[in-house]
Amino acid sequence: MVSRPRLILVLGDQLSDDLSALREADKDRDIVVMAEVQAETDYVPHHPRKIAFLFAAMRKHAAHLRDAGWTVRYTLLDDPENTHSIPGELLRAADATGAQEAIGTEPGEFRLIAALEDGPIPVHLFPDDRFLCSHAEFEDWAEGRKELRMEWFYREMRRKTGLLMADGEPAGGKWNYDKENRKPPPKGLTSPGPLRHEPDAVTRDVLTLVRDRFGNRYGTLDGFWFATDRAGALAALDHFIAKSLPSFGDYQDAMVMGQPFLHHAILSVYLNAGLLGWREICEAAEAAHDAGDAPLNAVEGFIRQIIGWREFIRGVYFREGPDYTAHNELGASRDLPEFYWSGDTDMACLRECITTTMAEAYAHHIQRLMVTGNFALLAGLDPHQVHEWYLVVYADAYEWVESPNVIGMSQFADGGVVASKPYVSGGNYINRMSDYCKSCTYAVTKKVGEHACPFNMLYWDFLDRHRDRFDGNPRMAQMYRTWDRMDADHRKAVLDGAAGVLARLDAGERV
Ligand code: FAD
Ligand code: DLZ
Ligand code: SF4
Repeated sequence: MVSRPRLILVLGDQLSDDLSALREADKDRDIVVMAEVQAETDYVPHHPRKIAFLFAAMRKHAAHLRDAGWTVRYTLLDDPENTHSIPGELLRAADATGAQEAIGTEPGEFRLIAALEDGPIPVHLFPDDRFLCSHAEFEDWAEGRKELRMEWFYREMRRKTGLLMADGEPAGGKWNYDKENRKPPPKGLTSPGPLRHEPDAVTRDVLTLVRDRFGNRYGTLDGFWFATDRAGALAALDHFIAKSLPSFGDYQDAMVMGQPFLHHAILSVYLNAGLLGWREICEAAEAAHDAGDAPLNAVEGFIRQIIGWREFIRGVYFREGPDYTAHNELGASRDLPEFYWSGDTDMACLRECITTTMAEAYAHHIQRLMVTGNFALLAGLDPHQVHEWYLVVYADAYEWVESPNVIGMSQFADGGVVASKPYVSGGNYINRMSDYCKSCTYAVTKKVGEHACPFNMLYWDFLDRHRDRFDGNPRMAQMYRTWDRMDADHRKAVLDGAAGVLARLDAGERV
């Protein structure tokens, strides 16, 4: 007797051959369910580039699974029967096939886990073991620690994987070469940039659909170049390793006008959707080092981002639980200024990062942290609105990775779970690490008065405003000493200047 089929749910960011739900399934009996649904396109108004990337990659992955012998039931967005939610599509598939149960791989957002748990047919979720560190392992590591710091976690992951290890010791004798990775951009710095892929017929169809349905949202589809299958993602990996990895470390924190990518990998979009895995990426980087093609500071720095930061961030999300995004340690409540959606500001750094984000659904780490994030924190923007902005605008954004980076690392709204002190700076840092200030209406060298850089005033205003919270933090003592040493009139002028900037923001005036 042939037993009933089960439904095997494969989500848009689960496009991996080695997926726990597929491993549990029976190819001859079970049915893979994939669906393009409005509940996922609309829970925040994602950048159209992200939707186009995911839909094209989902359609190609469905074809790939069919070629591999799976039966796949795929719902297109414009299918008139589409119920437009993942649980709804599982129910419709169950009605059509006689299936009574479904299995899946744990989604990366509590929102969707809850929707599946509360859905009309039972879904058994298996752990997402495409990550290096399981929830249980992270819990064991975190248990009993006064504070969680990425560096200690990272060393465990190095030992566990053996990456850049020799006889139990870190390659080169040090665990972390970050100090070598903060070089300002030399004049005329250019980079090869990411590998650009010409859209094929599947992608072109999706681009037409997405332009039609989501074209009026923040962000553009013009010049779409993301890879949308594993072969393309692997080619992008090879390209990065050969062309940009050698300089990744040196210019990791640099920012250059008109060059959003520099020597970054531009792989998170593929890695987070499952087209690439952490191990193959890290092994490719390590092999480049072994072959003498990339220096240790670059390779260690790169591997740390993936087995260190990425795994640590995910551990924090699942440990902290569904309420994490509601945290607001500093009580920040200002609305997100309109210019975050338009780039229409006189601040050249913000204008550049926001307009390239609109064009590419990408910005690199320092742009996210020290420009858009820094301004939001200094200006006291409501962290939940900031979190939603980041979830909307980046093609690699899923709550498991976006929210600890925003709520924790960038906005300090979790009270220090991710970061030991707030990542804030005045204009000096941006000026040192970029060429943005050269073309700005504001003067980065001016501390107060007309045309003074807003970051300069907001920085001290932030520290002053939150003195009670940060005064006792040894890592911030030097900043408070510097503030206290300033002349009282100057301090007043700084605070008045900051109040003026904030008043203009509140009035919706141009800043
Ligand atoms: P590279 O700079 O080349 O780094 C290599 C890889 O390391 C990345 O592909 C990524 O997988 C990993 N990585 C590096 N830093 C982090 C980090 N802090 N957390 C997790 N993974 C990391 N990353 C996302 O994947 N999705 C997000 O939604 C996201 N939101 C962010 C929001 C803020 C405010 C900040 C400060 C960082 C955010 N990051 C996010 C982390 C980081 O900025 C991106 O992973 C990185 O910019 C992706 O580009 P890349 O592939 O060129 O990375
Ligand atoms: C982000 C996204 C979008 C825009 N659309 C879909 C979709 O139509 N169908 C789908 O299965 N997944 C989509 N995704 C990815 C999911 O939102 C993602 O799986 C969850 O947020 C969990 O990480
Ligand atoms: Fe940004 Fe200030 Fe520099 Fe202008 S002067 S680009 S606002 S840091």
